[in-house]
Amino acid sequence: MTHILLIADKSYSSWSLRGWLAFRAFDIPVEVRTTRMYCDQFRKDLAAFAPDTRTVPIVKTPQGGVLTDSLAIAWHLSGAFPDHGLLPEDPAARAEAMSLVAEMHSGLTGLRGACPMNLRTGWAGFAPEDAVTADLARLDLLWSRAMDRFGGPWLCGAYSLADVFFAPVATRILTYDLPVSSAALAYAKAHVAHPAFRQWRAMGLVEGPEQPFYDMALDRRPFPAPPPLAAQAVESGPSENATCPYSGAPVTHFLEMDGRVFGFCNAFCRDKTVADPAAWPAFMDIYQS
Ligand SMILES: N[C@@H](CCC(=O)N[C@@H](CS)C(=O)NCC(=O)O)C(=O)O
Repeated sequence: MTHILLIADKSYSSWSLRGWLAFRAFDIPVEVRTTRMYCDQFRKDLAAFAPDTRTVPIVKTPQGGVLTDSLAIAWHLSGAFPDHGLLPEDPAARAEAMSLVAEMHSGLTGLRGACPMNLRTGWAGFAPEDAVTADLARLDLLWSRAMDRFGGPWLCGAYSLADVFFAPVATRILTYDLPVSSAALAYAKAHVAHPAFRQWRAMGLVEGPEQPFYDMALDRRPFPAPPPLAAQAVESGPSENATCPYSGAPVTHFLEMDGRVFGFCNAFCRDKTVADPAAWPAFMDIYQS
């Protein structure tokens, strides 16, 4: 039996991102199910997954528990998987990480309210109001203090739950081109280069149409992530590989990269690879072989 995690739109659901990273960034096995926000199906999917739930993420534990909050998921996993590095071993760094997680979970509401997470686009000309500027100053303080104290490269040394909880806020700095210190900007850029985050964003980009709820009356600019390797979906093979790099099943869907054709077992496996080929080690192993 494994944990089962219900999440929503990967491009927009910041709490889902935290719940998912708490598993995937620490190599904890999980079965992931996905719903979509802002449609009737959302409530139905939640009710079918676990009665009387209202928000995502939700986790079902192998013991039959239901966790309906990202903070509970984080603390549960750090206790259930003590050898997976979710929290630092050093007591001082551990206490700091817990404090950072808690402050992120309950605070920074000015920034969160004004700048919803959006991993599909950047916005140009966003003018932060005072509450956003105050939260950015708080972020700069929290991040620089932690990294100075524990030496980086992440907030409390190695990547931990503290970084998981700040990942969505880090992306907002990039999406909205928010004014922060160079150290905070470097920390935000480190998040979008993190292997698990890259996979999350690649999957979100191909998960369906944009959610109009997140439109802003601003000009668009590209989301500021390093450009992916160029690849495109193609109608047919043959491909160099006979089985899908992810499932091992026979290939049915194809992409072309550098004049070479590779196959996958379904459209989603192909499309998430087209979105960011280098995010997927199992694909790159085939490509580089
Ligand atoms: N405190 C919750 C917040 C969860 C939350 O608000 N999730 C959003 C998606 S990011 C949601 O499910 N919204 C749907 C709704 O409120 O109807 C947590 O930390 O997990």
